[in-house]
Amino acid sequence: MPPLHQPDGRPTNPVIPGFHPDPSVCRVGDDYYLACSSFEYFPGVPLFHSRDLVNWTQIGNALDRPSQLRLPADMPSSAGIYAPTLRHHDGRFWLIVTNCSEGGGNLIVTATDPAGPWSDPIRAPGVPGIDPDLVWDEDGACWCTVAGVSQLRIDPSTGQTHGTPHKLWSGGPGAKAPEAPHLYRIGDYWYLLIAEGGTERGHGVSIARGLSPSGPFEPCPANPILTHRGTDHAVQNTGHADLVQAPDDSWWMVFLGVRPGGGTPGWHVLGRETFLAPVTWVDDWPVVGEVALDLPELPWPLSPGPVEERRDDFELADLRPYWISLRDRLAEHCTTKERPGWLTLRARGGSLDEPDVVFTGRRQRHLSCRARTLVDAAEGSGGLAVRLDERHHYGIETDGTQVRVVSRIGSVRAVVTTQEVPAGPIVLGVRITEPPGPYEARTGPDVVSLGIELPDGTFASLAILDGRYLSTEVAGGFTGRVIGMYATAGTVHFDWFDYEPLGGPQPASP
Ligand code: 6LW
Repeated sequence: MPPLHQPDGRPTNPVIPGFHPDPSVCRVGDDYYLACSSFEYFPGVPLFHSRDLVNWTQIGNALDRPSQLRLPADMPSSAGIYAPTLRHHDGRFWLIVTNCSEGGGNLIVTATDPAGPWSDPIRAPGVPGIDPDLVWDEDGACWCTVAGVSQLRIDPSTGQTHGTPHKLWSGGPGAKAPEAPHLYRIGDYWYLLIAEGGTERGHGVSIARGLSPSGPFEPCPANPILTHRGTDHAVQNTGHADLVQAPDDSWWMVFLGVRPGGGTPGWHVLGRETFLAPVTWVDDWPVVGEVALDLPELPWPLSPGPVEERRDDFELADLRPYWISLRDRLAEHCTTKERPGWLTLRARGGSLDEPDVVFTGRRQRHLSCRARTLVDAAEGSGGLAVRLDERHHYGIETDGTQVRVVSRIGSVRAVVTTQEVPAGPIVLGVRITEPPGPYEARTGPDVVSLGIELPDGTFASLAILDGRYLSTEVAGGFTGRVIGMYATAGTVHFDWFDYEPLGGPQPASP
């Protein structure tokens, strides 16, 4: 789906809206590729392609087979797949990423076509932490740098590491969480880019340079080179960046940021999204330009951009790459092959409160939007949910005779309302909009309305719930909202699912 647009059609930041954190980017010729984290969802590591850094199309997921990724059923949300680095070297794409779950660790996959197939994982047990980066020096030696920030040599084709980790830099004095390192050879220097301050409001990006990939490194006097801490910028938590050079030699930075909405302290509900900013060089240091919601004029024409896929009729044998399922996607629980033109979900017991409920959804990408699905629950029960994690979600579900709205906020579970419905398939819907009424300091970021579609096509809301409880500031963690279909008992069939933004442009809330 394309980025957000102004009324005149110009695209805006974020360039990849919705829960797409920890972007890592590389360019091959005129083509850019970008990878993000995916945590508890399968397939893992979404991969995007662009020709202009602004319009990105998802072309696949690097970890899309059980032989590459098995997430434990009882794994909590926000564990799983963290912070990849994507690079192109010697005719191949290399992706190194951490699986922060039991039996996980650091792994490397390679591909000649980033749309896949990607190799089975090469395990790198000697890599001592998260946020691994790979870079090759002039002699062909490969260096792996991790959060902390430390480094060792690695053979990326076997995962074998050499020596002991060597501490490189820990960022500015007093700053917490030096992480997300990326190392580049640019001109005469090696540059070490890191995030620091933590992934919350204090987040920032700093850089140091040296004459060898393993230092010593001299910090940039202007550090942090990017941070929005303490500002009233609509985009907050900016950090975890990667640099890329365009074919015209201009430089750009991709990084994560959030769009908090509502009153104080501000709640962000879409997770950490991918943003773009221009970079110039002064005295051999990078200077990050303004993080414009209305993107800066690019030095090259925009590509037409991807066609927005708003509706899925489940007519393909495989699900499109933007669909993500909780923990795994085994054919016995999630398939389009059982009833052609329908998505069939078969429950493995439990409710939305279970970490491995059968759930397949797509990221909420717009601050205001609606989603609908036609459900046949004659053989089970299930529905449509807005999910942040197993302890924070709203759902509307049916067993074929009744519809009920369920809510889970922390330890509190509730059936909000129940209504009898005529037998037969039914359209369930959610509408996410700005809060009604005057703005106050305590106003939440949005409201989530859950309901059914009547035979005349109108939406009958059964409950309107405060969106703040499905925000990262309430729930914690690293993900964002995912809107999707789920099964809690038996077998449930979904004929179609549609998702569309509501309203005109989607500026960040005040
Ligand atoms: C990631 C770290 C971070 O490993 O959050 O914002 C962690 N940065 O670099 C999970 O996304």
